[in-house]
Amino acid sequence: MNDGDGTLGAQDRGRRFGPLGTALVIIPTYNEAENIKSIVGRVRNAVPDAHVLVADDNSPDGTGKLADELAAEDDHVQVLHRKGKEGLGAAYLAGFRWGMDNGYGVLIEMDADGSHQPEELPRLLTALKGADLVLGSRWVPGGRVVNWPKSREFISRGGSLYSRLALDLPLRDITGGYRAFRRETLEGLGLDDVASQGYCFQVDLARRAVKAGFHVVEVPITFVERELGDSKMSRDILVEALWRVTSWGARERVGKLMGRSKPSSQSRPSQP
Ligand SMILES: Nc1nc2c(ncn2[C@@H]2O[C@H](COP(=O)(O)OP(=O)(O)O)[C@@H](O)[C@H]2O)c(=O)[nH]1
Ligand SMILES: [Mg+2]
Repeated sequence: MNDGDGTLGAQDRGRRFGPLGTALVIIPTYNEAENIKSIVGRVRNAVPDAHVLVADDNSPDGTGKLADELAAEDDHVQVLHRKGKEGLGAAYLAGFRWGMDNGYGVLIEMDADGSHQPEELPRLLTALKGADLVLGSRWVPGGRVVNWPKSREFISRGGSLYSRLALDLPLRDITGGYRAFRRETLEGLGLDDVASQGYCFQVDLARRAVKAGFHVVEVPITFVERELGDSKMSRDILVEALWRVTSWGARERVGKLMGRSKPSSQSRPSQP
């Protein structure tokens, strides 16, 4: 398991991990016209071998058109146009499917607003060589946030702590959205029945990965609050996360009390 610093725990030493394959950085966008060029350019500079998929929900501000312009001049950039705003989780699920259908070996989640610094991506990819899933983490030693009011930090830390305790997860940053998955990991999570959105989507995927026995590693990141455009997160998304996490936790506890040791998510597939 994760030792909090990206190293392997005793029970994972000796496990072999296959080669990574080509990485696809999935960037979901809704009204990110001010940010899209900068973030795609930074990804291309930081990890030139990686490909980029912008998953745009028909942004009224024309983000999708700007992304098309980037794609026209760079064969490492693609755009997935979606019909309308369906939430972060749905955009990622569509992006994962597209990436798996097109043969990518690593699927990466990254916000468009610069909060997840592309320059830190090589460190996540290095950690993924010895893991099934890497979480960029604000709340392990060495991780931090820049330009967040104390109130926002309190909510985010509280959300991770609550999820950690309610779901019995050995992780510090459970709501973060800067992540690198091996495709085999995504294939083992049972994505077809994921219905959660926003922060809860991230909690859901982390929970499924741990319960399926995947090796999840947290790597410290510096999260920088957006300077341009507006956050799309809302009170509804927080409320959704709270009730879903609470009900998953309650179900697991009842399951354990009744002597069922098997978690509800799918079991881990054989490893490469
Ligand atoms: N495609 C798509 N992207 C979304 C949606 N909601 C948020 N995003 C994107 O998800 C990322 C994170 O959202 P953001 O508003 O920055 O959330 P915050 O960092 O928690 O305040 C950004 O790149 C957004 O543009 C959505 O409904 N559809
Ligand atoms: Mg943001």
